[in-house]
Order: sequence, then structure tokens, then C-alpha cells
Amino acid sequence: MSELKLHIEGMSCGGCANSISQVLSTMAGVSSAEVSLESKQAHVVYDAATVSPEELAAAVVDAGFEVVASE
Ligand code: 9UX
Repeated sequence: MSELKLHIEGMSCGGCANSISQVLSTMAGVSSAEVSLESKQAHVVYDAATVSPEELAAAVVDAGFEVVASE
């Protein structure tokens, strides 16, 4: 399993964090996704053979948020 941290801008409330968490955790290859409103970060554990960091970041953007950094 691989780990990705995303710095996300545009979350206004806990519902935003929950919806991002929902989007990420239902993607194929994702084993866990935790999103913190306070730290503006998502922590994703995923299978690199199934899904890429670029696809994970793109899903957050598609959900209406801004990914400003990833590591
Ligand atoms: Mo509440 Mo966050 O509508 O958009 S989920 S601000």
C-alpha cells in the first residue's frame, strides 16, 4: 500500500471534508481516506497498482475543491 497526503483548499465545513472522504474512499484501489477540515489535509492509503496519485487528486478537484500540494 502507498500513502498520499493532499493539501486541499476550499473546504468550508465538516460536510465538505466528509464528502471528499466519501469520494476518495469509494474509488477502486483506495483502502482508507481521512480528511481533516482543520489541517486542510487528506491522508489516503491506496494500492498503486490500481489507482494513481494523479487520479486521486483529480477526483478531489472534480468534487469542487482545490488541490494545492501533494506528497
Ligand atoms: Mo456545508 Mo461544506 O454545505 O460545503 S458541506 S459548507
